[in-house]
Amino acid sequence: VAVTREMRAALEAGSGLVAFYQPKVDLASGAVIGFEALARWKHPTRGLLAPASFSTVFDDPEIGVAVGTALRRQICADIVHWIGLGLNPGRVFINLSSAQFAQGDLAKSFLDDVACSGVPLGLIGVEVTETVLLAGSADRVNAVLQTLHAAGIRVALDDFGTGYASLTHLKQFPVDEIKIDRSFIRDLERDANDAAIVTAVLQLGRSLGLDVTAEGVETLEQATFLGQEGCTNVQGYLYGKPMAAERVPWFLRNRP
Ligand code: G
Ligand code: G
Ligand code: MN
Ligand code: NA
Repeated sequence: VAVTREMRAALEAGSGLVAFYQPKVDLASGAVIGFEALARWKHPTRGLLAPASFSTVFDDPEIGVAVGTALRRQICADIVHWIGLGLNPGRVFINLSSAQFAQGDLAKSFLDDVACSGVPLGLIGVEVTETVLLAGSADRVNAVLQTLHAAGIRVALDDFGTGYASLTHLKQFPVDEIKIDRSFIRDLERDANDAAIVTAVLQLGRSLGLDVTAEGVETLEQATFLGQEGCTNVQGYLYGKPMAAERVPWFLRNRP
């Protein structure tokens, strides 16, 4: 409750909430293929906060939508800035919350904001977790995702494998990409079950024609295993931690 009140004040002041960007990389070449936008709160007294300490605001029925909108507009402005510098950030993925699906017309406001910013739709993606898919009415969630997908925005299913109905969701919703949850990557070198699961998800992706991104890649050994199993897209501290928008141009200029 205190977090909500503080965040509302920060939103009204137009201060505090920022997007950080974590690179997604092509495993073979090391080229940047895009970024995931991750919220941070520049708190006046507590410093830079990660979502662990404020993530309740994303799903808050009163301010969740406003938080999502403020972040989305800022992300679009950041992309416009990078394009203006002659840089290509690849596709930037924005996380969506259940509050955003529950209220108003998310597809319309999302597409209006992107159009207004001038960012090409081909540079935008959305990430949804299974929790978000399960929170709202499936028809409503599906309608929003179909509209975004049809407009050229790619849809990634986040934290894949940790939910209750991963496979059903691939059938039910217009998913373009799955992200293998970090919990399966972490012990890849030691845990034969994790290795088998990762191999199976990569195979599933190939069979269904879906891109697969491995999340939370931290070691060369993990990257080597993933490469051998045919994984092309990777994200994790080995390639880059989430960075401030101001850092992204430097990062793009100093990568293959
Ligand atoms: O950045 P970090 O790894 O601490 O993020 C933790 C969690 O917070 C992740 O699961 C991420 O999906 C979620 N998260 C980060 N930014 C946003 C955002 O802008 N909107 C929503 N809904 N979730 C976010
Ligand atoms: O659930 P989602 O994938 O959106 O969450 C991304 C979260 O994972 C962010 O909080 C980000 O900071 C964190 N993260 C990204 N890469 C790594 C990594 O290689 N190792 C660890 N421990 N966390 C990571
Ligand atoms: Mn995510
Ligand atoms: Na994830």
